[in-house]
Amino acid sequence: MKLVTCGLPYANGKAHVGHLRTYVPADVYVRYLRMAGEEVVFVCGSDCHGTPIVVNAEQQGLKPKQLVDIYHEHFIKIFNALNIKFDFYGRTDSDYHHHRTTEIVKRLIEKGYIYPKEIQLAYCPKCQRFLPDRYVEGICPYCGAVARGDECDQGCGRHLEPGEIKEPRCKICGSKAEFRSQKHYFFKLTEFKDFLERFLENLKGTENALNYARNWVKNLRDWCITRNLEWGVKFPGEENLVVYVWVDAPIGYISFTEKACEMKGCDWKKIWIDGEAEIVHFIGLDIVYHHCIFWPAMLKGADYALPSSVVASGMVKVEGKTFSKSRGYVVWVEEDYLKSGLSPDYLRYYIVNYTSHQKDLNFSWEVFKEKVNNEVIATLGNFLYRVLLFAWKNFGEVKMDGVDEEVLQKIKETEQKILSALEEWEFKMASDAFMELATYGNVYFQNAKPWGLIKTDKEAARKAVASCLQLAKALIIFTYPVMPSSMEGMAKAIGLNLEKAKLSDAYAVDEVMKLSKPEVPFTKIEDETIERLQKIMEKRFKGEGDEEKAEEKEVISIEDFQKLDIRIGKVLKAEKIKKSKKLIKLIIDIGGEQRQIVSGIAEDYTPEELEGKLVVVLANLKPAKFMGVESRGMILAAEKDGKAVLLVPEKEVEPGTRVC
Ligand code: B3M
Ligand code: ZN
Repeated sequence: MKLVTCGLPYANGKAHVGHLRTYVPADVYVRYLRMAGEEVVFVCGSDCHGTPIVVNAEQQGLKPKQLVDIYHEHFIKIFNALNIKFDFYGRTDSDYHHHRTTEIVKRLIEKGYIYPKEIQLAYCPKCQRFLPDRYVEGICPYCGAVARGDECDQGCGRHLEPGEIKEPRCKICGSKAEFRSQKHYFFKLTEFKDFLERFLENLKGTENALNYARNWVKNLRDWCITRNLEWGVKFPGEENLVVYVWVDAPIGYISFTEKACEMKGCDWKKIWIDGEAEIVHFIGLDIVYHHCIFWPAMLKGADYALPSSVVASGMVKVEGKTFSKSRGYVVWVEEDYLKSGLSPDYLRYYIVNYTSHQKDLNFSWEVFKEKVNNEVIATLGNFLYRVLLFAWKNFGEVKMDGVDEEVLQKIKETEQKILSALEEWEFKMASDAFMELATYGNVYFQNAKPWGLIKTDKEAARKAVASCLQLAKALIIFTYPVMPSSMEGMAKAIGLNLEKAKLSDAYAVDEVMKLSKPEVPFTKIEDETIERLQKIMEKRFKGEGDEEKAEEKEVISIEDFQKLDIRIGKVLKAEKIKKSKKLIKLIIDIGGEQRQIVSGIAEDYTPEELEGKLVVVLANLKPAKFMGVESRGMILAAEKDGKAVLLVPEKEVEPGTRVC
């Protein structure tokens, strides 16, 4: 049995493509393992504590819990939309998580691994409080870069202990902080040096993580594990202290496993106490220290089972630039990607296939378009659709005896490539393997020419088609973990139940294959879509258009405003666009003209609700295509809680009436 976990996202901001670099490959890995017959528990959850959340909530006038509620729901929505399916997705501000954290901390105290010590801490005389972690900014004592209280995030990347930062300033009021003495609690990390050295020798995972960790273990210091905060897991016996977020967050892996096992009917103790499962942590490269040093020492000290692998993904760049939210080098999963109506499968494929898991991934809209159009659509989609359509049209059902041995051999080789790629955490290799099989399939179909054979030798044509169908089935199975939603559609055409399918079914030859009409598996990405997204990026790079700065839009003249042709329109017809959750096609009477407009409101309004409604239309917007459907104009709406709310005239007016 395996337990697979993903680093917990802070419930503190929206999901971006950088997040997916961990979650998508982990989900792909779990899906492949299950199809290879392994029993897997897959957990994650929101990291709800820590100063980033408290500071952010304070700045927005919210309670930490209110802020966390918003982003916890956001992440659940994003994971669903991308088909990342955890057995349990929890949150660290829950009772069960606090309970498990307290139990572990108490055990470490009992076993003598925790001791109190007076230390000098940054204190803001103006705000009259101690400044934990991100409440303070200053200079890194190691490299001189500007650093946060607990991390030199822009310089050498080191974890900083409380009191270490030089020239501290209060993040809230900007005042110069002073140092004051206070009692805190420390974990005896230094006692675990020998243990950690041995542990790291045997730890599996990606080289990037292991190399860093083996280097760091040479220089350990005891670790301050308490903070002056109200929000968090209380340190036993100290009302004014909570445990450091990096103590409780990884314990989420345990508390969420408890919950997942409750639901699945397995025993969490077998995993976390008896060590009967392999524990695999998927994380980002920036949190290797916490997972390879702090975490195993804590587990060891509290007599819990240890992880067997730590898999760290490389970092993410956006259009060649180092990822940075503040500088605008970011792609938001919801508003940039999903709202454009793009298939979740395309993004899953890009993330997995762009490069090796350990290397930096560059997200570029141009490359994205090319990979999708040339590989996913022209290679894989083309083969599947051509074969399934031909077989359905000409045969309906196909006796499968006589499948070419070479074809079966190729399929087995592909399975082998996928399995060994998984062993090496090389998800690109796995996805390259099925793409190669698709290329082979295209050549096979082209050479066999069943469309010619069928006129002269129907039996020979049947055999060629049977071999191609076997390849199609194998491709659907091998591709499913990476592109689950598109492959579900394809599986229907050959009557395959993917929920139950195993990798080995790829070369099991059925007696007959009963076919139904295949759907077109993929929609091409239009240049217009990519150009629009590139423009959004450019604006953001320049610091325009960022939604946080929405209020700061430039002042325009009345002439500028009058360039907009805004009119009242009446919805005559509304129809959902197939294959898209969000898009709806509207035919709108805008006064003497019927306009086709595509709008992203299908999740918020039904076609019935829309038909007959008066709406506000921007009529002279440059035409664009969404999922291949032309849109000439835009209907105006406001946003509330992530949902669209249409603007409507307050009294009945004629369609075509100008809005000014
Ligand atoms: N919440 C997010 C990060 O630093 C942090 C991960 C916790 S994993 C136990 O990437
Ligand atoms: Zn530094």
